[in-house]
Amino acid sequence: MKERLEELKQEALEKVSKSENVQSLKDVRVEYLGKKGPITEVLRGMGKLSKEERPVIGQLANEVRESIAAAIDTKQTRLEDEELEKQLEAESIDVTLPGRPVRVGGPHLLTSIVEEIEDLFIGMGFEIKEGPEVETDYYNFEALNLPKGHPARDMQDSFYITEELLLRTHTSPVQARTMGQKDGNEPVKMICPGKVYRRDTDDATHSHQFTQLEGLLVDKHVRMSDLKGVLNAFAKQMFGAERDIRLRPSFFPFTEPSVEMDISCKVCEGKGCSVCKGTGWIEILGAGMVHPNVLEMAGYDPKEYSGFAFGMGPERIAMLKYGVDDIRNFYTNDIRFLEQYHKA
Ligand code: 2U9
Repeated sequence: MKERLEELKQEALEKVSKSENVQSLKDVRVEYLGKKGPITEVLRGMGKLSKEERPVIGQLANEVRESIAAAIDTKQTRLEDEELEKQLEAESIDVTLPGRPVRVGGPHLLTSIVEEIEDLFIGMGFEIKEGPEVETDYYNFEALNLPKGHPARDMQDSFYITEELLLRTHTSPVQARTMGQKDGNEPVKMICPGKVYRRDTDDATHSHQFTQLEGLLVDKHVRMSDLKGVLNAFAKQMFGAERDIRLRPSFFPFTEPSVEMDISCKVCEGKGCSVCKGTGWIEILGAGMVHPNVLEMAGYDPKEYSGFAFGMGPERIAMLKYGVDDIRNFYTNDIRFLEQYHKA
């Protein structure tokens, strides 16, 4: 029995030293130290031994078991360390190597322009409102003093879903909806940015879908000078304190009186150049005092309440500010165009 145990020990230690991976070590452990293993076998045979022999064999059997187990543990640790080393080596990155360029995107030029304008008006106490792009004929036209069949509707032809539903042609319906929610006795001070649609042939300055940002202020005793003050503050913050503004008479069905606001041309300092077509002035937006019909339809008494409104096209402002010569660049998603305006 003693020889057998010695023999088993050598055999097992041999196999341990030959094991090249953790799995085969496990197999050796099971084979020699397992319940069905030869050492267990020997121990089961203890019964046949003399009572002198039993403690000797018993102790030897335990020594053999422990030395095999110890050899397996040591080898396993070494194999696992080697495994880890190999893995670390394989995964080691040469930190001196240049990293893979991570393409950092940025806001679309239109988004940054709209956010810039929003921040200016938030600074003047206006709140931002948004509304549905699929609008009703009532809110897109009638509530804005454009009754059914009114010729001015042709200037704003759109895409109709039904007789009564269309893709909005301006963001003004959002102002009309907001006023309507105030049951005629609360002030309104809001701007509304968003996508609008016109049945237009796309060219360098027209697109069937474009952006608008309109504003509205309704309260008691609102005068034209309040409008001029707000527009002047906007222009100077957006285009530079040295810019002048001028208001020219104009016409919109939903404002009376109506004006266009120009800023002095930056390129020629107002002397006249190709950018301002020799006028020295650049048209930026339209505005006016809210038409009494519009106030009335929204539930306000025009004798008690008055208001002003304005509307601009952020694409136009971006084209002026960044010298973009074709409005379609904003929609054709050419990364070479867009990434020029990623604020680093
Ligand atoms: C209500 C009352 C009045 C909004 C206004 C303009 C003038 C204007 C143009 C800007 C660029 C259209 O896209 S554009 O060509 N808009 O000039 N918009 S006043 O007037 C309103 C709006 C809502 C209830």
